Amino acid sequence: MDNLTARGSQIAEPRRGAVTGFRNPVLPGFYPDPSVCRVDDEYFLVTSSFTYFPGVPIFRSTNLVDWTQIGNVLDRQSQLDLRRTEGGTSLGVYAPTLRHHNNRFWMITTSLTSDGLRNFFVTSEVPAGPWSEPTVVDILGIDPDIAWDADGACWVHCSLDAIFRYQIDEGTGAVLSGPERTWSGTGLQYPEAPHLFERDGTWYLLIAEGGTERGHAVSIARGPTPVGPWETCPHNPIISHRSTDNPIQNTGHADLVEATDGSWWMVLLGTRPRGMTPKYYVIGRETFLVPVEWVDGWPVVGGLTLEMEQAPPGAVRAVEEPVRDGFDAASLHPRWLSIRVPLDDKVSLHERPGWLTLHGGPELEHPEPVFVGRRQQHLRCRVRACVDPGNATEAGLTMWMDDHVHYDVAVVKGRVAVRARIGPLVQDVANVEAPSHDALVLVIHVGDDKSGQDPDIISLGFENSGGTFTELASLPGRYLSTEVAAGFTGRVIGMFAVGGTAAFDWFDYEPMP
Ligand code: 6LW
Repeated sequence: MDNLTARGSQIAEPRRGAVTGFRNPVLPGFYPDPSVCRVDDEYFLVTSSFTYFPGVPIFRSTNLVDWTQIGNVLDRQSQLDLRRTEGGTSLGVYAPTLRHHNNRFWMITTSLTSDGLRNFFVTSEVPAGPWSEPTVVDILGIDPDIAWDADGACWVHCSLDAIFRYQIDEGTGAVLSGPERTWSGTGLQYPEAPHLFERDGTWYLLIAEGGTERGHAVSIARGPTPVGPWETCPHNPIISHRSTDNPIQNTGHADLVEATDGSWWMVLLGTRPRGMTPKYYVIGRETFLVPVEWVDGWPVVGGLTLEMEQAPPGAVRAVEEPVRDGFDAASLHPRWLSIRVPLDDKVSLHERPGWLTLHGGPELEHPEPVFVGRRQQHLRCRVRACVDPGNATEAGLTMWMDDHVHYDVAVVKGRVAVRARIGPLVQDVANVEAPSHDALVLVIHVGDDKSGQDPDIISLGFENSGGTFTELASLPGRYLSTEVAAGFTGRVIGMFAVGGTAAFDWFDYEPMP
């Protein structure tokens, strides 16, 4: 039995370039709702994961710019049961908060299934895990935050139609007081993403408001105690890119951290919409980094751009490199995801050493497809995977937005087919004889739309034995965007098998210039 998650062994640090400054986003691809904390000279960051398993990826950095995934906080079904999230593109794990307190890391989040909403925290002394079993906190709302005052009181804030405050017992999760309605922003819709923290004896309540779309914004208030009274920042929102032509949009859902040199930084979500109005963002809400200065006791956020000049201490620009997974290690890298459920008994790295074997279920549209995928992290990229279809009726690659919206290229009964699913419309757009009956290299290429109408163009096909690309279809990217598919996630590129056993020798992901 294999485990879809791994700790440690195969996790390489990114190679460093010599240029100062840094490039945003610092975590490209579907990594929304970042929460960050520092322990001595290391930073740790988590993001939302919705209906993908394992949940809540956790990253480590020594400079806030180069992040290495060290695991997933929720990596077993006893911590996270997403079986009852079928049909919901935006169910599952909502925004987490990560903190370090009393020599332990604490991660609190919400999981939403058709059985309802559950807030809980897990803890670990070691950020790579294993993390504890969940302690449930019986409160209503999303985006829980956890903070402690000097007396050790444990404060939890969360978002419903306003921001609500509770005091809890950190040992049992029991609610000791609350809900109390607290400061909820400047009156924009959806006050959410609360984070309570203290700086120089003053308490701050940071929130997002305006909704996670183009109107998204971050606002803050301060007070003498964790319960206020609250004074609203005179220059709220402290960041919003609404109604601007900045290529980074939807800026909001932020967290703050003090760097090792005393400088302050904000991590926040943003998107990169492209194409014809109203524009489309396709790889989800991503994590950006921006400097913060304190002026008269208020945070002033610097200019957020794709190319940043000012960098945190120790930052050097990482070189973007292709990543090959040869499936030679004992367990999968933590970047790999399945949909809703762990695939321990359907996926193996041992059955055929050096290959990833997938035991495919009856059909791809099955609520628990046998799918192992990773995020599309670059606006232009090329994915190649070598598949031996074995006795599977279908085995291939899919560019996946959700169960209802995806483009697939697969070996289907000795032929190579491209299929597009856009909501209820399912169309075979190409079907040709496979060039051989042996293993075949399937390709998905994402490039610019020269006409500027679409955010991008997705080409699907295969490689001949000489390595030349045969394109079978070239499809508009807009259908695999958040504006069309809806929801909180972004594109994930998956290997899948249907109706039998297939194996993958390697999977290459190449960022393209
Ligand atoms: C999240 C909320 C938000 O819980 O969107 O953009 C929701 N921010 O804070 C889903 O990520």
